[in-house]
Amino acid sequence: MTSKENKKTKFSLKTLIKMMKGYKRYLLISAISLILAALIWFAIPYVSSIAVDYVIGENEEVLPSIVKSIIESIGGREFLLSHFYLLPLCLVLFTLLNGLFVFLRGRNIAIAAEGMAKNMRDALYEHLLLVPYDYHKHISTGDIIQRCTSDVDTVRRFILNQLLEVLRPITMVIITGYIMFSYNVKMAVISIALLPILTISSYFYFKYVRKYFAYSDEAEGKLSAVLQENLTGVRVVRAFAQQKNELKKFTEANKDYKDKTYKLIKMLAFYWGSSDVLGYTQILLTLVFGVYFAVTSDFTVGGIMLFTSYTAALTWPVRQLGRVLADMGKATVSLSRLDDIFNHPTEVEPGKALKPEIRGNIEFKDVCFAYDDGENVLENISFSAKQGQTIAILGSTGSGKTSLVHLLQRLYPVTRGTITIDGENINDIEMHHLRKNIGIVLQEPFLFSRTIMENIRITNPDAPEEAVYEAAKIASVHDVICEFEKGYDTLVGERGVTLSGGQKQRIAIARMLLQNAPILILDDSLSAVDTETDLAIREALNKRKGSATTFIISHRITTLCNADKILVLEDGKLVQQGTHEELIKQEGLYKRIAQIQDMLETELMEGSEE
Ligand code: DCP
Ligand code: MG
Repeated sequence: MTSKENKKTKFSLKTLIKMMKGYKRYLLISAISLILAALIWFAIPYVSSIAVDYVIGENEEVLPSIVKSIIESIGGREFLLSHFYLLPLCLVLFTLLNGLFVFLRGRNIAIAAEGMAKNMRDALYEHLLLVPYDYHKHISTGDIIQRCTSDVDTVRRFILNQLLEVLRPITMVIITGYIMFSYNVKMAVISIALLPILTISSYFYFKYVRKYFAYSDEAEGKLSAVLQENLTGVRVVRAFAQQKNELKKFTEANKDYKDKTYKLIKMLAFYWGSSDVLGYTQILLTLVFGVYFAVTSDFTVGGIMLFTSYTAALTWPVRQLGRVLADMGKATVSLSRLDDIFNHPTEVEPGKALKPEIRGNIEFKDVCFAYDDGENVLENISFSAKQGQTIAILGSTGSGKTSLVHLLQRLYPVTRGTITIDGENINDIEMHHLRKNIGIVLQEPFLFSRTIMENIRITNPDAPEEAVYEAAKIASVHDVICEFEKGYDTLVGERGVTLSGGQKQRIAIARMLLQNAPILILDDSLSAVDTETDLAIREALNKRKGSATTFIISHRITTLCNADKILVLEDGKLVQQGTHEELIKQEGLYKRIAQIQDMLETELMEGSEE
């Protein structure tokens, strides 16, 4: 095993204990019930053996002193003989009590298992919402979903069926050990001779099989990742006629999962088969020697009954111990996969977590930034924006525009330099406060499968309907929404309408406007709307925005030219900054792009005139 796998299968007791919160007493009641049920279970063959040997066989030696004094205090053998119904009654009573404790055990452990699974899912979801943005960019959604469902379920089933089962063989071995050894040492030794082998082999089996559980789980994770990716990218798959390739990929992942699970099941079957043989050999040994001793010495018939039923009763939980350990293997793999998520640190407050009133004076000072692969995506970016200004950002794709505005929201920490808002380093501003004060329309806006109203209201759930309409009007999307049959109550996504790219962008703009933040970011948010609508939205925005500082990222010079300041990015460097009038006079990227777009527009105009 590599060290990575070692880490993966490390038992994570801490997580399990954390999840017990609120359910410890159910576990305790369940554990006590299990022990009591096991105790009573052992009394049943014992009572039968007393009936045969002591009451019928008149053999007093078989009784341990405690039992003897109890029987004598109620009137001795004669009393039991004259009240013969007492022993069967005892058996019925024990059986009833046993039933009660089995019920209590089952009920309480079920409550605990379901509750702990719920705790686990809640904690996972909460944690996933709090880990840095970066984490989600690196891990596959299918894998996370598998961990939150299938792995949690494995742990739940383990708690439900196995967790306490370790107690059963221990209780049983102690009780039977005591009774059998005080009854007949020679027979006791014979009756448990093979049990250590059974336990040890099950233990080593468990150690060996653990990694195969992990392989099977990983293969399942990969399978669901492939499936999830394909369902999400269904359009791409069809558009590029990739069905065959994708099917091949899925079939491979599916086969891999089947092979690994099959191998695991084969190993389990071998284990059950071989441990069965051992178990029955043990019972056979006890029976053969019991009969032999009964014939050659003073060993009794009741003794044979007692020893064979105890041995049979013991081999089952001892062998079960192997299963418990094996399931523990599976559960620990799942637990450690959950721990992987829990161990990823949540977003931290690097500074003072202040909550100042934000007005929107922004300054970047020598900001450098690299994603974790190390190469700088932004280099020595310095500029300032005053409250209420509109800052436009232009640059070829991959030049770092999106990264720059993401830094402002502190989705990633800067590598060097500082970003300040109203003189306060953003690292010192409390994360939620900062993000609440920055409205952003992402480059690829995402709408939830909820109504349009709910989608817009996400930034401000209490906003009155009029405010929503107002925002939608500014974003030029109100009329479009009203044309839908259910208007603002139209569902978006799989079960509802499919919106065009431009409609999505405009709903995302309305959503941002509703936030009423002093800093606004539009990341290429007008790219999918026509120039006319673009202009209408910008004019409406200008009228409304008041004192908000606005960043507009765009490739269209017409969108940018009225900005107070235009930043031109090239390969992560800020190569030019100034107003349209200033930049158009300088030789450089801005002028070149302006000329090209101007030319294209003139050609288009001429084309339409012809
Ligand atoms: N990048 C990265 N990891 C991410 C996002 C981006 O390594 N999670 C890289 C890809 C680019 C560089 O960073 O080389 C800049 O990416 P941006 O998304 O900031 O680029 P733009 O927004 O300027 O590009 P576009 O106009 O295509 O949106
Ligand atoms: Mg971008």
